[in-house]
Formats: sequence, C-alpha cells, structure tokens
Amino acid sequence: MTITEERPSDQEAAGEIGKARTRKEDQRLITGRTRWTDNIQLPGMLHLAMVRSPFAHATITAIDTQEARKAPGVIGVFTGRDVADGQGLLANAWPLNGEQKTPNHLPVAVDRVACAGEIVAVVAARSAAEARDAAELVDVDYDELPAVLDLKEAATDQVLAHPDLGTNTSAVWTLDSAAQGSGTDVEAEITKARENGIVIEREYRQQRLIPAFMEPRSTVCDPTGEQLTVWSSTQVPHILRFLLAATTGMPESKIRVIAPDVGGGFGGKLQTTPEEFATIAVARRLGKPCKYTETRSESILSGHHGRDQIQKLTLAAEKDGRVTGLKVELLADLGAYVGVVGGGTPVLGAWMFNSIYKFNAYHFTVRTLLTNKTWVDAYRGAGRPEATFAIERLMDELAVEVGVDPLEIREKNWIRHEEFPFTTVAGMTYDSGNYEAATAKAKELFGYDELRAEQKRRRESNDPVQLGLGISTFTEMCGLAPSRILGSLNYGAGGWESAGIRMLATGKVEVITGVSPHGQGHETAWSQIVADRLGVPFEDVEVLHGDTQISHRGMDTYGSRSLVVGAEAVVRAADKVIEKAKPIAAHLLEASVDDIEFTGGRFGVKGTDKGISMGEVAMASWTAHNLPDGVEPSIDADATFDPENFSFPHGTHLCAIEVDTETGGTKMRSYVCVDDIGTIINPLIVEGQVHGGLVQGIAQALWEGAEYDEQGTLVTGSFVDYTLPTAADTISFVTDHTTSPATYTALGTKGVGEAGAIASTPAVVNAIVDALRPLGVDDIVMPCTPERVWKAIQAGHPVTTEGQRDAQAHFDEATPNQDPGAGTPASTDSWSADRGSGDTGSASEGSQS
Ligand code: MCN
Repeated sequence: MTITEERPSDQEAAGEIGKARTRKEDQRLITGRTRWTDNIQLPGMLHLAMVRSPFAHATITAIDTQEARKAPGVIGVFTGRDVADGQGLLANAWPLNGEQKTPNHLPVAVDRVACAGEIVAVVAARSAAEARDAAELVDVDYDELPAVLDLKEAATDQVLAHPDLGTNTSAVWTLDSAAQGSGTDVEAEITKARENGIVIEREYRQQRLIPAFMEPRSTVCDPTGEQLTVWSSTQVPHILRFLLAATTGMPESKIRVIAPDVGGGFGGKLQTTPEEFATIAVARRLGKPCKYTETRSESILSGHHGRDQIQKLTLAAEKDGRVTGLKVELLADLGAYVGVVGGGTPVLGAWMFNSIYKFNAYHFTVRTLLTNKTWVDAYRGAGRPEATFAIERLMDELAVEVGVDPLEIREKNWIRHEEFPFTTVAGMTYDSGNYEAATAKAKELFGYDELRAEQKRRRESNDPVQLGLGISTFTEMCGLAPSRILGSLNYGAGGWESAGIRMLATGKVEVITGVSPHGQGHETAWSQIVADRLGVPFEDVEVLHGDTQISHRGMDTYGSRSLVVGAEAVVRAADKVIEKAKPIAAHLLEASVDDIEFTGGRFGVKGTDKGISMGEVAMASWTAHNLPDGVEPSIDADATFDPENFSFPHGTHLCAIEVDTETGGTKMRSYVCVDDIGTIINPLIVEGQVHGGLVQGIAQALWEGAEYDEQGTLVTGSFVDYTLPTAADTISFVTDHTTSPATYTALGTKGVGEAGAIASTPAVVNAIVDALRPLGVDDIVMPCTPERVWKAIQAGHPVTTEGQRDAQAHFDEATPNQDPGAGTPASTDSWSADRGSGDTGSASEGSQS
C-alpha cells in the first residue's frame, strides 16, 4: 500500500490513533498487581543458585560438591558433566558466514571457562537462600590460563580466548559499494581526495555498555510429564521455544514458553541464556519445578553486554565539503562466546554509516573478535548507534576542515526531500523522509542562532565556562523485518510477524500478537489501532501476548519492529475480520454484499440508514442461528505480515552543553529533538520511548562504561561503579515531530523504540568537543567524564588529525591507570600487526587545517 505525503500528520483526529492515552497495562504494573517471573510459586518448586567462575580463562581441574550437598535444604548439586545429556549448546542464530568460528557454548562449563561469571555448577535447594549459601561451599579447582581482554591485542592472536580455535577472529564481513554496484570504489575516492580534497581519518571507540533492566532475569521451569513449561523474563518467548526444541531435541509442541509481564530488556533479554538452559536441564533432571532469579551483580556480570567496538574511519571529501567516500574498518568484541545475534550486531550498522548522506563510495569491513570477557550482543540500537556516532562525529570534523557551520555541511550532503525513495551508497532504499523539515523545526525550537551568538560571546570573553552545540541528524534502520533480506544475511529466522483477532460473542475483542512487549505499551497501542479499525470501544479490546500456547506464531520484540511489523499484522487480521463479517451483515440486513459498507464500527447498506454493529455481527456469528449458507460460524481471523522493507525513522537532535574548562565538568543546558517516525499511534508512549532512549544514549556519552582489570575481573560490577543515570541526572527534553509516513505499511508508521539511543550519543559528544575546539580539543573518548574532559583540555592541540594523535598520546601517557567507570582510552596505534595499514592518525596531504 502506498501512502502519500498528504496523509494528515497530526492525528488529533476523531479516532483512537494519535490519542495520548495513558497505558492500560500500567495500572497492574505500577500497583504490583501482576506476576513477574520471580513471583511464580509452584508446589514443590526448588530454587537454584549458580556457582560462577572468578577467572577470565581457566581449566577446571576438579569440582568438589560434597560439602554443598550436605548443606541444609540442598536437593542436588550439578556440574556441567552431571547435566551433559540435557543441556545442549547455546545457539548462535546469526553466523556471519560459513567460515565463522563459533566456540561451543555450554550453559554449564565442563572443562574450561572462557570468562569470569561463567557457570560451573548449579545448586538446587528448597529455598533461594539455602541454594545461595550452599553455592559458597562448592569447591572448584582451576588452572588459570592466559586471558585476552584487549580488542587490539585479540586481533594479534598472541593470546587466544579459545586455544582450540587457533585464532581470535570469529568472522570477517564486508560490504563494498563498488562490488555490489551501489557506488564507486572507495580507495579511488580517497586517493582523489588526498590529491585535491580533504581526507579525515579518525579512530573512535564505542565502549562496552551493560544493559540494566529493572527486573533481573528470572526463569521458572516446570517439567510435568512430557510437557515442559518455562516462564522467563525474556523478550523472545517464541525464539526461546524454538531454540529449546532445537537444542534439547524435545518436540516444540511439548514446550510452552511464557513471558509474563517483563520489567525491561533493552536487548539484554533477547538472549537465550545459560541460566535458562541450566534451569531447564536441572528441572528435567530432577523432575521438579525449579526457579532461578539472578542477583543484580549477576545480571551485570553475566547478562550480555553491548557495543564494544573500535572504529577506524576514513572519510574523503571535496574541498567544498561534499563527501565522496567513506571507509569503515571495525573491530568488534564478541566477548567469550557468540551470542544469539552477537555476531550480526555490528553488521546491523553496516548500512547506516552513510546515514542520511549521499556518498559516491562506501566500504565497510568488520572483524568480530573473541576475548575472555562477558559476551556482547544487541543493546538498544545494536550496531546503529555506533554507526551514527561515527558519521555524525566525522561530519563535525569535516565542517571544521571546510570552515563552515556543522549544519551547513550536513545540508550539503543529505538526501533532499524530493529525492525519496532513495537508494543509498550502502544499497538500502529509504522510502520517505524530510531532513530539511526536521532540521528547520529543531533549529527553531533550540534557538540555534541565539545559542551560536552566546557561544561566540563566551569565546571572545574567555569565559571559563564555554558553550558547545552538538548536532546529530540521524536516520536508522529498524522494524526488523524483511525475511528475504534477513535470509540473505545468513540470519537463522524470518522477520515476519503474526496476529489473530477473536471476536467474542459479547462484541469484545481479543487481539493475539506475536510480539512480546516488556515495557513498550503494546497493549494500549494495539487497542487503539484495533478500536479504530473495527470501530469498537478502546476498553473492549484485550491484547494477549507472550505465551506460546496463546500466540502460537511470533518473532518477538527487538529492533523496534513491533509496531511496523507486529501491529501491521494486527491491521491485516482486522481487515480480514471485516471481510468475513460482511456476508453475515448483508444476510442479516437482507442486502447484497456489494452494497455493504463498513464505517465507524457499523455495517450499513449504501444509500439507506439500515445497519448493524460489529458487535451484533459477532453475536450472530456466535449463535449461528441465521447465517448465510456456506458461511462458517466465526469471524475470527489471523494474519502474518512480512514487510518489503525496513523502517527508516530519522530526526534532528540538538544539544547545548556548558563545559567548565577549569574542572572538566559538563552541564547539559538544553536538548531538542525532532523525530520523524511517520504516523504516531500514541504520542504519550512515543514521548516515553524517546525520553528513555535519549537518557541511554546520553549515558553512553557521559557516564556509562564497563571496565575489566588486567585479570579479566569486571570492576564495574555493581551500580556503585557502573554509573547508571537516574531521572535526577537528566534535564527536561524538548521533543517534537515531523511526519513522513512509511510508504509500505497500512498505518504509515516507523519505529521509535531505539531512536533516542541512536541519535543522542553523538549530539552530546559533538557538543562537548564544540565547546572546547578553541582549546585545541577535537576528540574525547567516551564516557566523557570530567576527568577525561579536563585531561583533554590540558592536552590542547591544534585542530588537525595529526594533532588528534598527539593529544591522544598525551592523554594515554597522562592516564596510566584508569579509574573504574572511566573507560579505557583508545590508542591510535594500528590495531593489528597483520593489517598492514596502521597509519590511522596521520593527516592526509589534502587536509586543511
Ligand atoms: N509507537 C507509536 N507510534 C510510532 C512508533 C511507535 O505509538 N510511530 C509506539 C508503539 O506502539 C509501541 C512503542 O511506541 O508501543 C515502541 O514501538 P516500536 O518502535 O515498534 O518498538 P518495539 O515495541 O518493537 O520495542 C522494541 C524497542 C527496543 S529494540 C528496545 S531495546 C527498547 C525499546 O523498544 N527496550 C525497551 N523500548 C523500551 N522501553 C521499555 N520501557 N523497556 C525496554 O526494555
């Protein structure tokens, strides 16, 4: 279906779509009237505790469980060998290619551990406290092995994370515009720019982040007879069921997975986890229901982490600032194992480095590397925040080289409104967008010109508190999605979504959705959509989800896909309900089906005032007393939707930050974002999503960062050391929207769940660097803590790429030991001895300074 730009953008319309409804699910969530996984109590249920490795890399030489077995309340203690038959291997659903090296990942390690926190034994006891106490008594002997922790060191293969693999490189994956026919050769563009243009070379580090959801992960497993019921605080109940069947050999039909209300995930709960599989293995072994709920420290240590990349970037441009080519070389840390989509996560960014811009040439290579740290997988944005950061930082650097305002350089390069649909140099076709409109609105709300004037005044007066303006004109690719494309990328599953609508006799409606909300408010948004589509009251719609016995088919929630894929399936099911109801309505109204029209929840006979409601037809189909011949007594319908394209939301984010040049302290003054997410279903939910995403992205820029010591111990192992922001750390954001509806969905919506996290990180870092440019600062490694900002100021240097290297070297020297939470500064050395092209820091001949 094609929807034109004329479609009304502001839906303060008569219908439900566009209404800022408060969320119907919140009543039970915030009053504690729901059942989280940890609240589930089953008769005779046992509680589990995990014994975890304190070492990053070690051989397990002996495990003595005698004392633990004798402890009060203990029913059993299980090592990896004890559950060898039932535990299976954890799955990697996205091998990048056939050559990918994927270490075997056992839920409970048998001979060797490859990261701190890996499970080596499981204790089952009558209470959680007894299980935890007994876990302390399990005596494990380890022979420590050399551990590889640093990404660049991993690339040298001098120390191996998994010696049996013979290398730390898991996979290399490349996208090249010349090879795929979507652009010219990047090396030729870089050579041209070196001769007569601008080349900018930078290395940025995406530090390791730790997803922090409110509800720690929890699993209950009930093995009753041949049936296995698993409750899990997961984003992916359907995928968990499939992988359980695939790895344990149990028939899928005998496995029921339920994700009850889930307290957040941010990607951290799309993993099928060792803890889930270990719980299931022990429960099956004992034939008793078992529960495991992690502590917050376990969550931080052993839930998968996010980001952790080093990005080596070469941007070629003409002298006037028109970008001609971009070369991206990534090192991506997988940690000790390849998570369920861990290998593919950096690849999700491959199509986004060119962002909203028109380049001639583009080349992307990622090398995924194994290290002896917690494994890395999707975290809000997954690949796309990293790409957006890189290009938006580079555009600022280019503006400096050209000597123009950073907004002007973006405008010179972006795809113009009238050019959509537009196929990018990376080969993606963006269906719609209007970067001019979003930027104009953001500029006005921000007071861009006034703030630039204030910045000038402060610079001229040598104010110790300088002002920086940060820009991020981003787009992203979400709504994961087209199964054919996912297949071509070697992803192990489809991207469709399914839905069902049950019309109850009373006229009420049950909507069954294959997505699995964990904080996004789907029950409310789906109710609004169905209320409008079927013309029934919002209150009459009940949305059911997260139980594989109720919603048989689904691909779950991640990648901001639920609205653009899941709700589209709901719309299609609703349309089928209407079509099924029409012959019944016609029969009851004694009219021809061709004369029936459906508006506002009523089937009417054209040209008359005769009509009946959807509810009346539902009752008639239920009693089945008077149906037309051959019509089944049900107007229920199912639908599955597989979109033809991804969803491409975009927006302009502007951020003003004051930097105290004497202390390195930063203070956000204002943050304006104008997002374009097509049609908005519920502005209140969208506002919440944007706020949450913004805070997560800002936290990457300013506060968060996982740190390991030299032995591979996670030193940011609690919220004392890992700086998770609270509402008190943020300011009031100004949010607004422009509307370029998606052209391939009935509703015209685009996803929003990750947008804030994708856009905000570069806006913040750009603002800090902008404030400090006159002091010679052109980069600060994230998180930009006051200490780092202060050191960067002390290392002030001229604004050239050469200068950046000098400053970084100075910074590295000045920072011999990092504080926990302060991140590790990236070195600009070549990251791999065998890559040959280590010249990352030198200014090109064509550079202007
Ligand atoms: N929405 C809307 N109009 C739009 C776009 C979205 O009204 N044009 C609404 C939707 O109806 C939905 C919500 O916004 O209620 C988010 O929709 P969508 O963008 O489709 O994202 P998903 O529902 O698929 O959620 C996934 C996304 C991701 S990938 C992460 S990570 C994330 C996020 O959502 N994790 C979250 N938001 C989160 N919010 C909470 N509270 N907790 C998490 O763990």
